[in-house]
Order: sequence, then C-alpha cells, then structure tokens
Amino acid sequence: MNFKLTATDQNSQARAGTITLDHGPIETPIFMPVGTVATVKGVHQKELREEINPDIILGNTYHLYLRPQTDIIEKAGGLHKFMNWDRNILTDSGGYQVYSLSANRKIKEEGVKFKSHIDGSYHTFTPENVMEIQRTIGADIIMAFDECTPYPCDYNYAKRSMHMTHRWLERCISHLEKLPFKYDYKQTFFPIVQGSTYKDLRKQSAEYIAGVGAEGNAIGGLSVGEPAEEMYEMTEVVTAILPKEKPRYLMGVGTPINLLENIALGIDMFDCVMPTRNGRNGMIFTAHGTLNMKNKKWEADFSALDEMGITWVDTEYSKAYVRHLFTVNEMLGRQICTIHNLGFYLWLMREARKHIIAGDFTSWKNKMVQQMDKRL
Ligand code: PRF
Repeated sequence: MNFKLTATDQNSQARAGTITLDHGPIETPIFMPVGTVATVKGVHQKELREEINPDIILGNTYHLYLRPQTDIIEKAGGLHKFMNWDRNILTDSGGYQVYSLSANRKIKEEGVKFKSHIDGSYHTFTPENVMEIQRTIGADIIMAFDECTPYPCDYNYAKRSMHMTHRWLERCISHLEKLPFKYDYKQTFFPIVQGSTYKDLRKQSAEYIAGVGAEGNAIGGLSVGEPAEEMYEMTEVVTAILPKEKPRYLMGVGTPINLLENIALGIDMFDCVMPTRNGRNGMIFTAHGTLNMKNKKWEADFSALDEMGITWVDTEYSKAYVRHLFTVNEMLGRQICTIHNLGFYLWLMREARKHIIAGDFTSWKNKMVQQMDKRL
C-alpha cells in the first residue's frame, strides 16, 4: 500500500490524498459503501461501478463467515471474484458485529464466543482465527480484532477493554506474520484505536497504535450513541497523535455533517450503513437537508427527487413517484433512495477533496454543514 498526500488544508486538519492498493487507487477523503454480505443492498455492481463509482467498498467478516462461509469464498477465488467487484474491498473484523450481539456473546481474553443470529449455533472469534478468515475472504484492507465499548462506558471497563484490544492486536500481528497471502495481490492491515470517550485513554491508545507502525490506522468505539461533540473531541485527540503520513479511518461514521466535521479533524476514510439503511427506509440526504420520502407532503410534488441531479435517479423520478413507491411498499423505491444516498455521499467526498485542494475547505464545510442541517 502507498499513501500520497496531495494537499493539506491551512485552516483545519483536512487532507486530500491517494491510497494505492493492488485493486487500484483510492482518492481520499473517501466514503466506503457498506456491502455487509457481499452486496451493497439493492445496488447492482454495474450501477455501483458506473454511477456511484467508489474506489473501495466494505464487507463484514462476521456475516461472510456465517454465510456463505469462508470455504465458499475461497472456492470462488476470494471475495472480489465471488461478488464480481474488481476494485478495492475492506473487511471489518467482526469486533463491532459481535459487540452488537450484546446478549448473545461472551468476551474473554482468549476471544469472543457468540451465538449466530442465523441459526443460534455457537462460534468463537479469536484474534488468530479472525486473521485467518480475513486472509481467506481476501479483502485489500483487513482490520484488527478489537472490542468496541458501548456508550456510556465505565472508566475502568473502558481501560481494561482498551488494554485487551492492544493485546489482541499483538496476537493479530504475530499470527498474520505466519499467514501468507492467499491470492495474487497483497493485503494490508489496519489496527484500531479504542478508549471510549476518555481523552487520556484515547491518547494512550493512539500512542500504542501509532507505535505499531501499520500502513494505516483506524479509530473505533465512536458513533455508538455519544453526542457528536464528544465524538469530535475524541477524533481530535487521536488524529493529533496518529502519523500524518498514514491514512486514518473512522469506523461506522456517520451523517453527512459528521463526515465533514471529521474530515476537518484529519480523517481520510469512512464507512456507515446510514446512506443504505436510511435509504431503504425512505430517508434521503441532500445538500439542502434530509427528506422523508414517506411523508404525505410529497404526495403531489412532481419535482425531481433532487434537483442537483448527482445520480441519474435524481432527475429520472419525481418526489411524488418515489413517495408512492414507499406507500405501496415497492422495492424500486428502496433502490432509488439507496442509489441517491450513496451517490450523494460519494459526491460530498469528491467536493470535500476539491475544496481541500483549492484551499477553501473550511468556509465550504461551514456553509454545507449549515445547509444540510435541515429537515425538508
Ligand atoms: N470496531 C470495529 N468495527 C467498527 C467499530 C469498532 O469500534 C465501529 C464503531 N463505530 C464501527 N465499526 N472493528
């Protein structure tokens, strides 16, 4: 992996750069659409490639391990071939997904024993087997196995958990060294900063993670229910410590406003289910605020879904038509809103990049944040 910084903003920590991996370059800042089970829900790979155009998407170890199961992906020749996606992929380690199972898992030093949400069967994830699974799935970027603490989190729990995440990281690294690449391209490994909402822990974790010297670094444990201001404070503490010359990935964040504020704090990469999940629920994000397409308000509004026309669905369909599709529960409505939202998120990242390079990122960001903070 190679990371080249193109521009750094004068008035904030925002940066524009290019990550180069074996499945092509990734211009940053980047939003990675979430393809949990080897599909970005409701979107054809062709539409994703040609209309939404992300340089990288995300998959989930937890889900892919359970279904179709690792051996099937291996037989297919890896996840890229299995899902016919020839650009980059990142897999999350399952640290967050097993955390979401709350009642159905037990966390110990050895690893996490969990109950499958599919058939109730028991499984164990350890730092070692999660590295093996991610080698086999074959994403370009693979993530450390960590514990994502809940919010709020008791200080002592957060501290113990952070230290365990650090010990797990050592196990991930020493095991990975024994595992050769499975396919004809390389994989890179990102460790994850934890430490809940405590500045001293975040600082300690960031220093630890920076010391590992990985090619890129991630920040976890945020956007789990804490106020946005607290998230920004933690990002700021951590990005001040993580090396400038390596990409920084903020996991599971967030709204378009969260993305811009975190870019200003030095984040390069994001993923979140929000554009896809909210899209399936009829919520769309635009440069002028969010709209609930199920609202009766749109019943006879025949104007374009989004006048800006970032993706073709925006001008192809009217608000009234999309509202109707939700009223009659047709899947096309969900597809239209998903494509719109992903197109918008990727557009927002490209615009941010342009303004970082042009040198007016901060004023543009402030204007956009104000504009987007509305419900239409
Ligand atoms: N850890 C991992 N994946 C994640 C998170 C984390 O803390 C988050 C937190 N928002 C999202 N995805 N491994």
